[in-house]
Amino acid sequence: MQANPISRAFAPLLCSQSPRHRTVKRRKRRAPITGFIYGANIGWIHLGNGRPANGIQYENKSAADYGVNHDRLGNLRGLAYGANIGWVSFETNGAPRIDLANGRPSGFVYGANIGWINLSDANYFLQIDSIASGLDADNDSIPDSWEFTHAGNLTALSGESDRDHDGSTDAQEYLADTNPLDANDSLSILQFSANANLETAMLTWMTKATRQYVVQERLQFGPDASWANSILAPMTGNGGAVSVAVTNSPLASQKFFRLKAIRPLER
Ligand SMILES: [Ca+2]
Ligand SMILES: [Ca+2]
Ligand SMILES: [Ca+2]
Repeated sequence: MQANPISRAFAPLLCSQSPRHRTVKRRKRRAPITGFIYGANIGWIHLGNGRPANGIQYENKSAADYGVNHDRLGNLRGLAYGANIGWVSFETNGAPRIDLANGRPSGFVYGANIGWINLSDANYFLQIDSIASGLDADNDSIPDSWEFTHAGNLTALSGESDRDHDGSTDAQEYLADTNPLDANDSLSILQFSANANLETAMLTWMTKATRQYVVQERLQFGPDASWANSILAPMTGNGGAVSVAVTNSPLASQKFFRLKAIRPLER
């Protein structure tokens, strides 16, 4: 079976908002994907039911708990199943992944009955427009897989509480992917300075590789003052401290800054 027709056949059925659009529901640092994809020659392929037995990720040790996991860095691993073709493996050799900067998949997946399927064919490709935050059965604005990962249950964390008393609510810690049980881990500006003529400001903070960041600014301090994105382009975290220079444009004698964390391909 050729890779190209398979890729082409998949594309329309991954569309929900626009051509070449796919929604991947989220997700131990992995999260379960759910849903189906379709190929005219191979039929439906099930990616998982979105409800892994351990609440975090599919273990793929039994037919009752199979599916494809996303490690939140773009890598897809696990097993999918098609009634017509059997198991389809998302594994290390094929290195299937999503480029979280542009939503383009790459790599290969493998089925014993169909061989390798190319996810990044030059002519027919998939496009992931967004990644949903994932199942939230207790409706606290925190995906359940993230709660199980950090707390082991759905009761310890909630949208409004600040379990580790670090000033960031549990929901804010999810948005920044910081540890809700570690008061030393939260999104905050660690260092700030401005040069003598106030043309640039320098901000330093700790990043997570699973998040992107924008620096926001405003001229006034108060509940009615709105935040706007600085001219700095969104940047992807690297898991370490990052320092950026923000140009003071338009030039102002006073500015306030804050950081906003963004899930890649969030919606
Ligand atoms: Ca939840
Ligand atoms: Ca907290
Ligand atoms: Ca924390």
